[in-house]
Amino acid sequence: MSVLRLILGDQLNESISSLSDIDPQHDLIVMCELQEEATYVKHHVKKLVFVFSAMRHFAASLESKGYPVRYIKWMEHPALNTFTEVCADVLKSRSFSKIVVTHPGEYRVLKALQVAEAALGLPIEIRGDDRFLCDIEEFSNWAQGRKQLRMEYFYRDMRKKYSILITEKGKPVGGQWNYDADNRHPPSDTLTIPPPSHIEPDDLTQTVIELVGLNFKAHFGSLENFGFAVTRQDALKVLEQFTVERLPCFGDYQDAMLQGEPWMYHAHIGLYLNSGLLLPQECINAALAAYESNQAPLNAVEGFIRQLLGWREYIRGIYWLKMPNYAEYNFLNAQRALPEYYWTGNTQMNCLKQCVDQTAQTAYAHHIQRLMVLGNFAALIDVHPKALNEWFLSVYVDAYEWVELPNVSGMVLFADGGILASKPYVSGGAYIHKMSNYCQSCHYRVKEKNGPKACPFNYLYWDFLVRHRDHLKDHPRIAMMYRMYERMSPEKQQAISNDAANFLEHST
Ligand code: DLZ
Ligand code: SF4
Repeated sequence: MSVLRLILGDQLNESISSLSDIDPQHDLIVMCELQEEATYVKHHVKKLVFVFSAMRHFAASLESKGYPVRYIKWMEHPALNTFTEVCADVLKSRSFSKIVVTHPGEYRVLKALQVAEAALGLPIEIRGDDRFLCDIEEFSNWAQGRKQLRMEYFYRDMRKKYSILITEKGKPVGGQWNYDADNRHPPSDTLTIPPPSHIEPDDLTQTVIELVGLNFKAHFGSLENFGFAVTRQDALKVLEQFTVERLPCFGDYQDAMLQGEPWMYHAHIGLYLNSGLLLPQECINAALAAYESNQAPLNAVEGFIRQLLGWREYIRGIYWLKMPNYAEYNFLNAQRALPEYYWTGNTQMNCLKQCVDQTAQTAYAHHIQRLMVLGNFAALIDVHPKALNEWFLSVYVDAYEWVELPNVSGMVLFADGGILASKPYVSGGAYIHKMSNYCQSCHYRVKEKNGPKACPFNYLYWDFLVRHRDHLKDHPRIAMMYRMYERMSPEKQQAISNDAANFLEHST
């Protein structure tokens, strides 16, 4: 009998497991633009355009290959707001033996589908998502019995498993597993950064831009200059352009930030990987090919592959290992609301202003902007994990909960108490100064530690440590900072406390 094959908005690849045994004569593919998915956070408007347009293009390409697709456009049936309601509606006019769907990326959706089975009175077969290189069970086996779940060891196992950058003797190519020490060059004003790829919107995308402009006025961000790829073909072009133009410098300038240069040497393919337009293995292969043909150095290629084969897979593994509890963690008991300037950019802290403004324009920021500026500052002022997670999930075009939550609660906020990171990723202004030119045009002075002109990151850093002493003092990698604090004069300690209290009262 026929099978209803449900494809979610981040499963846009023909090789998806839910289609593997499709019978085009009898089965039906269902895709839908949904109120619930589009508004469970206030997604950036460019993210909405990307998802809807990529879904529409994918559906059209399936249809052109002879697959039967029932595609429900935004508000075509206003009463159908969830995946379950859509399936129930389809079942009214046709009968199916089962529903097949690939494992959703978010826990919320998995639970909804599990409940739907009883409500719909039809078996729902949830298949593994084999776009990932480590499946959920394999990660859980890896984690079993380990005291610490450090990414570095997981990554080495993945390198060996897939024999990537491994010599015939089983050693890492070049002698080291990790070339991060080479990957922290500060930016120089003389860098020539290639222009980003820009795919001109076709008629279909133009229609979606108008739809989003009309219907999502309360959402964050600018619709201007939409240039993301929305088809697999164009995403492959972006990948190709990255490996030729940016990958050679990707490693060296991975942490660098320059005002007015949102794209730097990063790949900007996270949105394509996370929605299915690109597959991780083909991106890894593209980087390996560049290395083998001497077009990109090892530190760049290894650094890029570590993001995909290591970090991305590890983050997903942690998500499914620890959900639903992970979303509730708040180890440091952080309670502050997110300051309004995360939405408006209206702050005199230039680093934050630049990163927020750029995010509003592009729905993108690279990992150091997210971690060292936007994340670091939120951690320093104790933003509640729920508030910061909601922000990151809303504003970035590549963000889905499985990838966003562990990065934010684990890496940025230390809300999980150390499951993912070995210590909180907080710092004063010095690293931002070293890695960017933001401080040059800031109202504050990065070299000043106290007083009205001092960089707020500087005193907030010490105040954070003092505030969380009970939770952090025994941590071996932080103990040294507490010793430094103890050596400060009482006047200096008081100045830190006063500046921080004053800032937190008036500027958050
Ligand atoms: C992110 C997103 C958005 C904005 N809209 C839709 C949608 O209308 N229909 C859909 O199927 N998927 C959408 N998505 C992606 C889903 O939220 C994503 O599939 C789940 O969050 C992952 O489980
Ligand atoms: Fe940011 Fe401080 Fe530098 Fe200003 S001085 S840009 S607030 S790090």
